[in-house]
Amino acid sequence: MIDITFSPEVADAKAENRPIVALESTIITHGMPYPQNVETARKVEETIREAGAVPATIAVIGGRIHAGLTDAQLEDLGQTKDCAKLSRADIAACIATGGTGATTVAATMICAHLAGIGVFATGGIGGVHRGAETSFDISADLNELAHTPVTVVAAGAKAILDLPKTLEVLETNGVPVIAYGQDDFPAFWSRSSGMTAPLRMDTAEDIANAQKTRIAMGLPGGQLVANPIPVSDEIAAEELSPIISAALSEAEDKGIIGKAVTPFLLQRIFELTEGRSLEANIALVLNNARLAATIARSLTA
Ligand code: PSU
Ligand code: MN
Repeated sequence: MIDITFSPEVADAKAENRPIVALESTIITHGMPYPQNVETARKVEETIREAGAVPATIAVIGGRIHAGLTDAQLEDLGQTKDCAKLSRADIAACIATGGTGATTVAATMICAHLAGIGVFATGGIGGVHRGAETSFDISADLNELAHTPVTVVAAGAKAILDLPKTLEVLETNGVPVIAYGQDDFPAFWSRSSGMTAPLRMDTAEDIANAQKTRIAMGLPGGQLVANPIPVSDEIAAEELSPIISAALSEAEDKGIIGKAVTPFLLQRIFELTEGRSLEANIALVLNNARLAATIARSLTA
């Protein structure tokens, strides 16, 4: 088994079987600008502690998987330009060559599972991109949810993606998509995508029990919990729609492909909304951290 470097806080929680919530690092390096990325990462960790669990931010540093980062490591990652963005395809190569990189949802699920952590909080997952019928651009996050037994709490998926196709691929791959506390599948900045989610649950306990049941049945794979953004932080879909369209056509004009697509779109939307999208993004991540901590407590209860 591969060695993992645990922070003292995470190592203690593991030894005492206390609840732990994994966190990804690509949201820090590619999802938000500096310094809000590092400030948010710290706030998310604090929110998880206040909710009675221990945060384990995951990254590969100097060829080793870390679960739980020091303040200096967070700050370093947050300031690194062109940091590697690691998914299932490249995480082993990065470790083998002694490299450093931030983990996406897919790579964080892999590391969380290796570290014995069953739940993970983030903002949005990767999905099926618009135009995927010609580009074939489908995030490895969806495949990971089908294979790795970790519950991922997100605020749905961004409208930069094709949401109906994203839900179809998740269904084909047998991934439970659970809206929390409402019928509709949320759409990141907005509470509703206009589509009904395949499943709905109203308590963290039900979500934890569903994961335990999948494991007891020998079903591989995780669950996607789609937690709507708080009402007070929501941005109307109509307001963002032209901005998203502009970012998408810029990406096409510039010939952006592969793993550069999602970071490019996120960056342009931050710029085009003059930071407004970022405030909402921070609020929903904190909201997801609280729910994930409650699920983690039910998982260890
Ligand atoms: N979507 C967001 N914010 C993010 C990401 C996606 O709203 O920060 C990041 C996550 O790390 C996710 C990754 O796992 O982008 C997906 O990248 P890709 O589409 O290249 O698979
Ligand atoms: Mn992609």
